[in-house]
Amino acid sequence: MEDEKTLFQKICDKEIPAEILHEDDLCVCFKDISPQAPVHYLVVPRKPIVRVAEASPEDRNVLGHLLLTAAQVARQQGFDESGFRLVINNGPDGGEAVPHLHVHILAGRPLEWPPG
Ligand code: IU
Repeated sequence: MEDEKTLFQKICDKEIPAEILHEDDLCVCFKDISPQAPVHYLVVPRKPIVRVAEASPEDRNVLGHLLLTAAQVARQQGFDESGFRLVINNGPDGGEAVPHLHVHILAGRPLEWPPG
């Protein structure tokens, strides 16, 4: 039986609508459906890596690409200088709800530290 696509694969493949800010052959960046800050985007690899702890050495390029894409989107959207935060939740205690690796981009207000 063919494996079911993840929710984020369906967004990447435009089977589920999302407000897409950037896409290329390796990843898609779209607005989070439940924003936790004035700016809240997700950068998602097209490859359905479950979480960063399950990435393998062959994923080195895509992992680097996610961070470079986040920085590129921040520049394009004009919040690179005011600042932003990148978050990767990993596993249950890390708060990972969707089992497809994603980098949160949060910006648009001063963000508290430490996070809850
Ligand atoms: P987490 O790191 O797995 O907790 O983050 C999952 C994010 O995916 C969370 O911020 C959700 O609001 C977001 N999300 C989404 O953007 N679109 C969806 O259809 C669903 C979740 I379900």
